[in-house]
Amino acid sequence: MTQIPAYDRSRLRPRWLHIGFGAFARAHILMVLHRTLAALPDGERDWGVTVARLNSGRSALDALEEADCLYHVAETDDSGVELHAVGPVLGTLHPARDGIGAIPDHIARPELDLVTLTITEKGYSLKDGGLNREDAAIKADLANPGEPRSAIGVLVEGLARRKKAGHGALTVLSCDNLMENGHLTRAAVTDFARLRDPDLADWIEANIGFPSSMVDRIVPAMTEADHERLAARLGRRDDNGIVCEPFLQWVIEDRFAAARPPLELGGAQWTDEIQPWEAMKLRMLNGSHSFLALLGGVSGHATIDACMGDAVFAKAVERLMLEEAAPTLPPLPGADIPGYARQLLARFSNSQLKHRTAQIASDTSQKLPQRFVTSIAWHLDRGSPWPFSALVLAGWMRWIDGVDEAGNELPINDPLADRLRAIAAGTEGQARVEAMLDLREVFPQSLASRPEFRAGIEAAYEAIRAHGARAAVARTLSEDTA
Ligand code: CS2
Repeated sequence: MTQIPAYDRSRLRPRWLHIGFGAFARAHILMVLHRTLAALPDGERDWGVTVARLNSGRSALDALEEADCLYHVAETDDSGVELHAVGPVLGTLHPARDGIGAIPDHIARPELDLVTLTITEKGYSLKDGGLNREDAAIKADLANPGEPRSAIGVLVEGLARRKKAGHGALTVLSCDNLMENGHLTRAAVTDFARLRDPDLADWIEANIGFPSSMVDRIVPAMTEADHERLAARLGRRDDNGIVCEPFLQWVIEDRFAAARPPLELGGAQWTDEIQPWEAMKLRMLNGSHSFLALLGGVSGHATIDACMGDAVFAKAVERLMLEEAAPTLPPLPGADIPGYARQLLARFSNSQLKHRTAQIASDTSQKLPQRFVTSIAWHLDRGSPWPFSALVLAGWMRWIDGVDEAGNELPINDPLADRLRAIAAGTEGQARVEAMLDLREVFPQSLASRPEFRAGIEAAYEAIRAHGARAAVARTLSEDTA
């Protein structure tokens, strides 16, 4: 049954702005605040959120306004469904509806304490750990900073207005799957600000906090079937409704510059040392996801649970986690890594979620660095084997052909899509691998120049070509145990 928010929403004040009101934010960030509000004493329930989107998604925000800013989350696995009416949202902002200055003006409001971001890896416009000045949206925003379109341009313009208005400290909290996402956000924002006005950059460094955080919840894009399932329970359609897994984790670096909501009441954890958490999640969960998505997708599996129903992929992904990701992790006191791996395998097998391999394979160029580059370098330094990691990278090189092994389309949704298509059209075999390894956005020189790295990827690519992706994975399983 639907649960109505167990708190008086009229007390909420706009203390929090969330940029990126996508499926993940609805099921994770706002859900943690929802639980927090339910657990707080009455007089302290004032953490309301304004949600924004920058580009697409205006109709989702209009629908949310029409629904009194309430939407539903169905947490489901093979043991059942729990439905929640989620209530922390106070209002919505979209530049196409409210004007291009609406979000920057909101960032300047004195009552705002926190801005959270779910803008995906590419939303940060990064290159080499700082701002990518060659990015077309960044260039346009630097030329016309008062009318920004990129996320970084919007943040900096908002902070400029906040400084001008004489209002102080604020926390900007990244919730995307990047290592040290707070440092990267700070670097992109201050690089941009410094190009505009060095005083603004200094002010940001002195007044704005950029903690890092590790977020985790599997939230597939909604399908029509999900909407129908949800509508059957609710008795009506909720355009902003979400179906996701019951698991949720949020580990946040305890370095806020302004007031901070007591999110521990909603299940979040505070830490002084975020890197081990980020590394564990990115290399164990997200790396495994890329493995299943790319190789499973090329083999014809449409969803992650279908991959897990295939014994070859289920066994291989477990070995990737335990033998290739786990040993590379920085120590995390108290962590039970084999238990974490078992839990991940169970989560991936959730048959109630139809998490599409093609969805996870999107933006792969943005994802591989934090999921594989460090761990592969770790193995190369020690001479230890990394065959399943090699297969993931080689699987991507095969994915860009745009068709799976049965001839069905594999979409190429990626900021580098034009270059990837050109490589796929013009190269094969070793030349394909070489052209891909020249993508400096993905493979740093330090890795790409190592002969044993190149040889490992070439062999994996050759195996996929000769035998097919699934058979290449199966052979790797049997070779190693022989
Ligand atoms: C996935 C993630 O699409 C992807 O790349 O690996 O969205 C994953 O589902 C989440 O990070 C889980 O927390």
